[in-house]
Amino acid sequence: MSFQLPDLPFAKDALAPHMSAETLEYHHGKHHQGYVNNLNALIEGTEWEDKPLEAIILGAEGGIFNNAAQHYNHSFFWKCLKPGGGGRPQGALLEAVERDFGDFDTFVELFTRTATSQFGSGWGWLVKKDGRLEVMSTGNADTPMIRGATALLTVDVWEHAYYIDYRNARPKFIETVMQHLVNWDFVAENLERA
Ligand code: MN3
Repeated sequence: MSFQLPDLPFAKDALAPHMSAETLEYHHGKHHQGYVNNLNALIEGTEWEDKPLEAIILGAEGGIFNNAAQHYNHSFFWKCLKPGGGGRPQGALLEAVERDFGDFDTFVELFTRTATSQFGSGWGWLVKKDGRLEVMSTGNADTPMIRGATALLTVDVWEHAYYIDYRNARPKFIETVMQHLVNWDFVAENLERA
């Protein structure tokens, strides 16, 4: 069994102007596809060949871990986005954010600051850990699963995620995702299951 690149859950031009079709052509079609291809090549003939993705992430190291975690992180990231998204969640998710961060704007400010200040390549996350919501960032392919946390929302802050549309303006990219693209319904489903 080999891993496959998942289709985007929206048309390639559906997130413009906030995330262009050109960005998605490269980010999904080249970068994510590259992680899938590398992973399949690296696990062939090894103990990981027929293992589920999460087992590989939790057990493997080096290039196999990096490509497996990047495949997982990107597959999760696409589901965190939708045309006409962003703004404020409602219901149990909003209540949990207010309980653990004080209010929604404080959460957005903390999330943006944390993801912006991740040094080099990585990811910004909203997670649930030990019964509470937390904001964290991870470097390179690192992912909350290996820290005992359940991912609820992520934003990719590798340069390849924003350089075509935003050049070096990482904070503007993150702010735009929060204002216009976050699929809060997906985040709420993740919280229900967490
Ligand atoms: Mn990426």
